[in-house]
Parts: sequence; structure tokens; C-alpha cells
Amino acid sequence: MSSPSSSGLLVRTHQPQNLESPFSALHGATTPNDRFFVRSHFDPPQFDRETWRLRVQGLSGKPIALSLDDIEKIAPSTQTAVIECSGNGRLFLDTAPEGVQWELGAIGCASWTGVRLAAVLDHAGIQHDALELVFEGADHGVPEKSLKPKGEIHYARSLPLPIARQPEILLAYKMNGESLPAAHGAPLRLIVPGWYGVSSVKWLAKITAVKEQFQGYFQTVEYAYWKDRGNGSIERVPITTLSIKSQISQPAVNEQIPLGVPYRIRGAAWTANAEITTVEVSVDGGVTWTQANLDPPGERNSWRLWECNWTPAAAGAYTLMSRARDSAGRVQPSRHDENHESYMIHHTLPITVKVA
Ligand SMILES: Nc1nc2c(c(=O)[nH]1)N[C@H]1C(S)=C(S)[C@@H](COP(=O)(O)O)O[C@H]1N2
Ligand SMILES: [Mo]
Repeated sequence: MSSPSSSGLLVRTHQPQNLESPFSALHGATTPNDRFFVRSHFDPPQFDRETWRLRVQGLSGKPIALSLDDIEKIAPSTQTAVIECSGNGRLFLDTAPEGVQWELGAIGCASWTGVRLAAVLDHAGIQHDALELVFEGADHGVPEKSLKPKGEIHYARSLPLPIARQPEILLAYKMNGESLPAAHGAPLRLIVPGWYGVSSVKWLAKITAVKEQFQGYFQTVEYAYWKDRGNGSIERVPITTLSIKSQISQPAVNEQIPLGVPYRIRGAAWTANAEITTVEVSVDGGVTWTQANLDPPGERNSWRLWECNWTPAAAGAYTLMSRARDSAGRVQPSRHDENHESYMIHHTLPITVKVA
């Protein structure tokens, strides 16, 4: 069930607000703010610029509280990064799982400006023997899923300290050069390039250094999966880095394509901690593959656009697929990993079209 909203986003749910980007409108290195998908578990919290504070507390010394002025005095840093919801593509799974029914558009790429998290941590004097940092949003409510706690909770996620200190991790107050929109976490959000969107906590209110692994709801129940340890046992682990993936933006699902006319198949590909090196396209459901032309690579954690020409020679139904490879030797798989439940859906997605 979806309907077009005024801004050209598809409304998947009104409350909380879950809006899908029209992936077929993909047209550049970054997604415009009014076309960027929104994934929120609770209503956006109100804030007042004057009284708003980011609290940083932990194991060492006194907790600190930073105002927006304090944060804007720190040297700014800008990063382009893909944000993909780990439930993106859920509509392609055979069984109808719980969760927002995303097709291809729970992803966007934006340029994020803010301050390096490491600079704030240095300022706060976080002890180096902390294991993780817990990032808490100001938003709160009762989760949507059937397995959930009784009362209200805040949105919260953690990162291991060595990850949090990496220079690309930002506390962002700008998105594509404009002030961060309310739906995307104003006044301040975490941006974790190369990780699924779940880690990029919006409406950031509190950072807490802890010595044990964080066991919060969005860390262990939702946005977690069973990992096979290979020795006969499995463990519950949080979703972390992006899986290699490519998606076809044109044609759109169920598009009608004219017979005998050159058509340009387009899309984007992305991965984590590596570069996209190849994208192949199939128009026969994965039997034969042709190499696509890649745009020049962008920044490390952005997506790489690609295109491929196709002149359909016969009328009928076709299944198109794309398959990416990266510099770390990873290849997009042909099937969804069932252990990932309805998350990390990154197999070669079948796009069915009609030629007439
Ligand atoms: N505070 C807070 N942060 C959050 C969320 C949320 O519901 N509350 N959703 C997360 C999820 S699951 C995703 S995919 C991204 C979506 O970011 P966007 O809405 O800016 O696209 O934000 C993440 N950060
Ligand atoms: Mo997400």
C-alpha cells in the first residue's frame, strides 16, 4: 500500500513517517533532500535551538553538554555517503515479513556536513578503555513489532569505540548544503558512512561511553540477525556494514519498453570499505551477463552510477538483473541469506518489464 506524497516520495506509513524515494528518478551523484527516503520509528521530537544540548557522558570525569553554537565552533567536515535502510528491498522477499514494505527506494546518497565525532570525543575526554559508545535520539515511543518491551523507549544504537573515532564519522547539521531537515534528524544526527542507516542516529541527544556491549532493542531485537559461527552455534549480532549491492533504476519495475528501440538501462552500485569495480547486467533472468559502463568513482562511501544499452529484439516479458563486484573480491549473491531475516537484502533483484 503506497500513495504518492506531494513531494514525490511514496508514503509507506504516515505515523511514524516512512517515505520511499522514487529510485527510478535516480539522476545523479546525490539525492535531493526532498527526494531522500525517510525511515523513522517514532515521531520527530521538537527542539528549541537555544535550549537544545548534546550530552556526552561516560566513564571519565564530568558529563558535558554542548550547545549548537559550541558544535558549530568546531572545524567543519563534509562527507558524501550512502544511507541505505537494511530493510530496503523487503518487497522482493518471498514471504511477507513484518516491517516497512520497501521496494528499491529506502536508499539515498547525500553530502553531509558537520563535525567529526572524534573531535567531540576528545573535547569530552572519553576514556580510551570504553568498549562502545551508545547514541540516543530524543525520539521515543512503543516499537511497531510484535516482540517489544511494554513501555516507551528511545531510539538508540551503539558503535565500538575504534569505529567511532574514525575520521569519516560525523555529527551532521547540514545535508546537501542545506540545514538538516527535521525528518532527517535536525538539529544533529550521527552519520556512519559505509554502515546501514540504522547506525546513523537522528535527533541525537546523548552519547554515553560504556564498558559492556550495548543490548538495546534496536541493537538486538530489531536490526540484528543470527550469525552462523561455523562451529555448530549461532549468535545474535547487530547489523553493521553495508553489503555489496547494485540496483536498476531504469527501467522501473513493470515498465513497458518499446520493441526494437535502443534503451538505456541505468542504476547505482555501492559497497563498504572497498570500491565498486564491475557491474554486469542480465536481460534474461541471470542466464547471460553484459558489462555495464561505470561512471567515474565518487567519494569512498558514495554510490557509483552505471548504464548499459539494450535494444529488445522480441516482444514479451523480460527479467532484468544487475550484479556488482568490488575491489575486495565481493560479488552480489544470487539469493537472499535467510539468516539475515528481512534485513540486508542485497541479492540480484529481478526487475520484470514488458517489451511491446
Ligand atoms: N533517532 C532515530 N534515528 C534513526 C532512526 C529513528 O527512527 N530514530 N531510524 C534509523 C534508520 S532504521 C534509518 S534507515 C535511517 C534513515 O535515515 P533517513 O530517515 O534520514 O533516511 O535513520 C536511522 N536513525
Ligand atoms: Mo533502517
